[in-house]
Amino acid sequence: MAVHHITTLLLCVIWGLPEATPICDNSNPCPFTGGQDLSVPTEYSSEGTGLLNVTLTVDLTPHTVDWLTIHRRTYNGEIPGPTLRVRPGDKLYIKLVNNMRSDNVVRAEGHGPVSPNITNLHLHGMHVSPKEPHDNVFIEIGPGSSYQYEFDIPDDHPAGTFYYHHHIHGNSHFCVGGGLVGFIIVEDDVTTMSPELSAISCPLNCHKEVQLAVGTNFRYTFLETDPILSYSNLQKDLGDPSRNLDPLSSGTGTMEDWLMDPANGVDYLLTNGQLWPKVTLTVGEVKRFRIMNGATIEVLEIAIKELGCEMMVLAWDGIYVDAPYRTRMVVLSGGARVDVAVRCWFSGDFTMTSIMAEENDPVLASEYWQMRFNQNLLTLHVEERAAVFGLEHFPTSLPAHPGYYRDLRTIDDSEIDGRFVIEFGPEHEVNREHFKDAAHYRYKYKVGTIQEWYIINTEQLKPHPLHIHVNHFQVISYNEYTHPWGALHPVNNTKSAYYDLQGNLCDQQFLHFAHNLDWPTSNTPSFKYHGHHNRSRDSTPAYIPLGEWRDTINVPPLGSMTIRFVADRYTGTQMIHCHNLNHVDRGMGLVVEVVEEGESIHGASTASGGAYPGTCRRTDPYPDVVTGAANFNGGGHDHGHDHMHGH
Ligand SMILES: [Cu+2]
Repeated sequence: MAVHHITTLLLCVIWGLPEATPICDNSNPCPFTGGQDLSVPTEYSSEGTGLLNVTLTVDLTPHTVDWLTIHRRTYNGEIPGPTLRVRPGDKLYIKLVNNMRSDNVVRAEGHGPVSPNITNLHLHGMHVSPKEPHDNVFIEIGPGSSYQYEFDIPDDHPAGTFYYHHHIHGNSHFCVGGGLVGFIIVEDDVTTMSPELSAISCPLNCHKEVQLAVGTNFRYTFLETDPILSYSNLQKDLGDPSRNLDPLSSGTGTMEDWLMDPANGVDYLLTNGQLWPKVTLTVGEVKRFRIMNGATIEVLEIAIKELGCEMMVLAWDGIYVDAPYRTRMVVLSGGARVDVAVRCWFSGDFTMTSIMAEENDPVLASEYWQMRFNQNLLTLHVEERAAVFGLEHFPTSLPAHPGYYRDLRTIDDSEIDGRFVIEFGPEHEVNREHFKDAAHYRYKYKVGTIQEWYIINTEQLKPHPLHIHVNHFQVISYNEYTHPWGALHPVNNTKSAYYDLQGNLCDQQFLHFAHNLDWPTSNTPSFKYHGHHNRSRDSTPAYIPLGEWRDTINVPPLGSMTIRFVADRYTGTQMIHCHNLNHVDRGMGLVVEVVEEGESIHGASTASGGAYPGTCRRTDPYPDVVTGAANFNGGGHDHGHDHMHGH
C-alpha cells in the first residue's frame, strides 16, 4: 500500500511539471549523471563455520547504469559478483553454473578470441592448490554445464582482499571486462588485529569496509580497433546479444554508436557496475577501502583530487605491508588490489579519480595509455559531525605475514634453489613464444624451494603486468637497463623488436620479425631509461617499494626487476602471464611445473627457459617440453648457464 502511494505521488510530481522532462532511455540518450549511493555486493560468509558453499551462475543479464540498460555476463546477475567472505582454514565450495546458451560457440585457431560462452574460475591471489578440483584454470565449462570447485584455504592463509574471475584462454578480456569478477575477502582474526585496525574491519566493524571493484564493463567492447582483437567485431560475428543496437529515436545510429562517440563524454570504467557512484563518510571518520582493479588492460592511478583527505596504505594484493604508510596515489595494474584507510578533514564532496602518472613520467606507461584512462571513479561525500567525536585513528601496526611470506631480501645466495627469466616481448610473447598449452611447462622446480626470478619487458611503449598464480612474490630490486631507444622496425615501423639486456638489437628477431635487420640501432649507451635503476621507489608511486609482496606487478616499458618467493606447499601446473587480458588471450603466458621433492627437475633450476630470453642467442631451439617427457633438456642442448642474473 505504501509503495502504491509513493508511486502515485511520484507520478503526480512528474505530471505536474509545466513542461515534460525528457525521459532518457535506450533509444533517447542523455548525459549520465551518476551520484547514486555505491552499491554493495551481495555477501556470502562462512561466519566461522569452516565452510562456505555457494553457487555462482554465469549468465547474460540486464544491467542498469543510470537510465541505460545493457546486457553483461554476470555472476548471479550482479556486477561485481557476490562477495565471498571466508577465514583461514575454511573450505570454500563453489558450484559454477554456466547458463549461457550454446548457439554461438566458436573457438578460433591459435590465439584469437574464442567463444565468450565458455567459462571457468580463478581465485586470483589466493594461496590454494592449482590442481582439480581446486584452482585449475585449464578447466573449461561449456554452455549448459556446471563444475563443482573445492578450495582448501590453509590455516595460515593471509587475511586480505582477493578476487575471483573468469580465466579462459582466448576470451578473458571479453568476459572479465564484461563483469565476471567478484571479491573474496579472507577475514582477519580479531585477536591479531590492533584495536585501530579492528575498528575499521570485519568481522566486528563491517560497516567501515567499502568494496570498490573498478571494471572495464561499460565500453569495453567498443574501443578496440584491432581486427583480431576487436570484440565489437567478435560480437558482430557471433550476433552476441550483449551489444546495444537499439536505434536512437533521433534516427542517427544506435545506442552503441552513441556510447562510442567521444563527444558524449561517457567514461570508460565503472565502479561496482556504476558510473560515478557516491560513498558517504563523516568528518574525521576512518574507513577501510578494499579496491580491486577488475579491469582488463587499464593501469589505474587512483588519487583523491581535492586536498583534505588522506589515504593510508594497509595492504597490497591481500598482503599487509610492514607498516601503514601515507600515499597520495595508488597504482593498480589489472588484477591488483589495495587496502587503504581513508580519512577526510572537511565536509564536502571529494573526487576519487584515476589520473595519469607524474607529468611526462614514462615510468609507468606511454602517453597513449595515460590519456585513455583518465577519469573520475566516484565521489566521497563527507558530512559534518559533532566536533566532540574528533578524528578517528589510522592503524599504526598490522598483522604479521605467514612464514612463507618471510623477508627474502637478505637471504644468502646459497639459499636460492632456482632462477628463471620471464621476458615480455613484442607480439604478445613471453620468452619469445606464445603460450602453448597446459602440458608444455617452461620451467620446473621443487616445491618448498626459494626461487629468484628476473623479469624484463623489452617493449618500448607498453607496460605488462606480470601475474603469478598460487604464490605471491617479494620485490627484491629494480635493475639497470640501458634502453635501445629510437630504432623503428623497418618492416612494420613500430618500436617492437627484441633486444638483449645490454640494449643491443638482436640480429634474429624470432617468430615475427624474421627479416634481416640492418637498420641503425641508435643506442645511446650513456642514456639510462628513466627510473630503471636500483633504488627504493618510495617517492615514485608507479613503483612498488622494495620488499613488498604482490601477486601482480606492473613491468613498465623497458623495465626489469628481480623477485623472490618460496614455492610453498603446492605442486602442479601454475600459470604465469601478463594480466593485460587481451595480451594473455593472444598468447602472453606460460606454465611452470612445481614438483615434489625427489622428482627430477633435470637441471631446470638454472635454466632460463625459452629461446634464451634476455639474450640474442637463437642457436638452440626452445625445447618442446611436455610433462613427463624424459628430455627436459631439449635433446641435449645445454640450458645450464645462460640465465641473466640482474643484480
Ligand atoms: Cu601485456
